[in-house]
Amino acid sequence: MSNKTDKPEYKASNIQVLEGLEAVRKRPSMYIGDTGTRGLHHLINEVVDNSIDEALAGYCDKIDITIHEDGTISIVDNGRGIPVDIHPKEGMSAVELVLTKLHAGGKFDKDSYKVSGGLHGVGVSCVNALASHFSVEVHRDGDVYIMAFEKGVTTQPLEKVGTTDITGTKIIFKPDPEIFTQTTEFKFEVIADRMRELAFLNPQITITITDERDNGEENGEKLHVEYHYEGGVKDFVKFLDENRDPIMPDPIYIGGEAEGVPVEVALQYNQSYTENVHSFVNNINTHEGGTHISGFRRALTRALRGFADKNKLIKGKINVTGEDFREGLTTVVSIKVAEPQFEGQTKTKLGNSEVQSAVEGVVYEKLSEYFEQNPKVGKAVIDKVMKAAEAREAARKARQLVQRKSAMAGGGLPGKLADCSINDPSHSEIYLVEGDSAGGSAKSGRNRSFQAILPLRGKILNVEKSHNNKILENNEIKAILTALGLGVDLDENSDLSNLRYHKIIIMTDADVDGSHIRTLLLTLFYRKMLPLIAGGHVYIATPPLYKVTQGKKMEYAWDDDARDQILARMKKESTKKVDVSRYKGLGEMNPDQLWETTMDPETRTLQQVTIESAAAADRLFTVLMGDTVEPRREFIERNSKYANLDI
Ligand code: 0RA
Repeated sequence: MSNKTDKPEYKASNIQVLEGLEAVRKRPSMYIGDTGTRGLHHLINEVVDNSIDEALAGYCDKIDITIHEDGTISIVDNGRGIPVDIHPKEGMSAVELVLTKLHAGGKFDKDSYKVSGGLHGVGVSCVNALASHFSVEVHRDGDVYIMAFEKGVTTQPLEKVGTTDITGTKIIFKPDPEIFTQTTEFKFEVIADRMRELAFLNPQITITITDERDNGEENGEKLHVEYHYEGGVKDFVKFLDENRDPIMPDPIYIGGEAEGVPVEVALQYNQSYTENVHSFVNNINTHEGGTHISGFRRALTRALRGFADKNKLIKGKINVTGEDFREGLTTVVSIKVAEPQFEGQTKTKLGNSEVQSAVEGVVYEKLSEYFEQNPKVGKAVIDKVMKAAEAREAARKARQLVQRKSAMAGGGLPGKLADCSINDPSHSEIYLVEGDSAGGSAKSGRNRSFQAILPLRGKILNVEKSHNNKILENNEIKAILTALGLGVDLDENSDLSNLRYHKIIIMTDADVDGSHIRTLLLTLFYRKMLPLIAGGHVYIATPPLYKVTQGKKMEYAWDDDARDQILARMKKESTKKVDVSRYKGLGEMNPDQLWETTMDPETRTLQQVTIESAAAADRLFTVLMGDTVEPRREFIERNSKYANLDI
């Protein structure tokens, strides 16, 4: 290591570094969203985004991510390497600038598309600030350079350490446990979901992930994946629809550019009843849609109406709406916008008005051409659209009937709901509980002022496989809708102003049946009431699996590891007999136990359901709820022990 004191210029810059990055360490959530699992994984995305920028500029086609045994992450790319020359104005090397100044990343490279980037797009310097150790190795112009930091402070100034015949950047960092107090453990699946998505969206790139940690495999095998998709967004649609039955031979691919906006779309109709759109602007998932999506929808409706009119395919008086054209449609839209404006609650809605006509133009032209050349596919699609229109009409009638009936019944709440007494939704919670006996324990154990209980008895319909009219006939779903105050406007439930509880907590047994019911409920929320999930209102309760007793001492364990630890400790402390019993269901717990382990806000752990990766969630639901039995069984067997939350 070189001697810091003989390089005074670094002393000066260190002070500035401290000023800039200290702010990030003081208020990390302002920069990376939160300091939980999501923020932790954001660190990786932030670094990878820079490599993706290199790829978009045409200089990089390989990114390798490794999770090392001690939880350190390394990310290697074969881009140009971060520039090392001294920045004339700032008086420090470009690499130091990029790693120690907020937002310094894009200053150099105005001409290329500096367009990728996470939700926050805060730059690698934030990763540096929030890492206990951070180092970089740059291969550029035949030389190898290194530099290192701790908590954003330089510990190894930039130094040339050798020669090389490749170019690229290697970044190694360890998240600082002082910042990430909840956890510093990276989840392979969370990283994989995002990297797979990036590989679909950027077909020129190959991304690998290697997990060197012990993952419990008996043969010591390590997790390793490689993502590369020649077919890009078209492969993405195939992947999303892997467990659905398509009604066309291959997804339709549309590529073009209008008004300086490169547009890529792939779409495929399948036998399901749900619309499934995944849209991206500069590789960022626009969960809330926006102008690109409205442009796409207009183009789809216009192209299909045009085709149907020309071939006289719409018969009778039935009124076909835009929604009918999208039933059972899986779409991926990926566009690049130089200066995107993100709006909406979660800043994932594209606002640029010029984009609508650009997307509409490209899609309308190419789609009309496609149906002209593939009339058989076009006819099959219109056939499906007509069925959707008929079903929607039937659903409307069913809805009127339900509304009239509930109006006659005084619009009352479901009979089995044990409501809470306060009237303030923001402080109220509702537990959706499996079965009457658990419902009974929950009712006696709860704090009735703010906790409501809705026991679920009958079968909850799989909304993945049903039209809205059938869904509205299902008693359990009706009870849930009325209890929540959402009315019966499925798909239009984006208005949460009448929501009666801001926490909706799913509480099921920790067995295969319980996980099935939980999945049915999550499918209902995800497919028909997405704003509930997007708004962070849906939670999963985590009851303990074991009770460990020794004489008068008693402790709960939430998994096998915890049980074994408690057992070992108790045996060390005393020779008295230790008894372990497994809770087979919530109903076995007495009300006090249920309260203190699972319902008391002071002591319980609720797991919030989020849509970190909508594509992964979508796949999960098709696997769990679709027709293909084998992947479902595999999945449930693998995951029944744990609640799967990162949907
Ligand atoms: C600043 C300017 C240029 C590239 C980069 C930063 C860069 C950053 C990272 C982070 C990880 N990998 C990276 N690769 C590149 C432009 C380079 C040029 O003009 O030669």
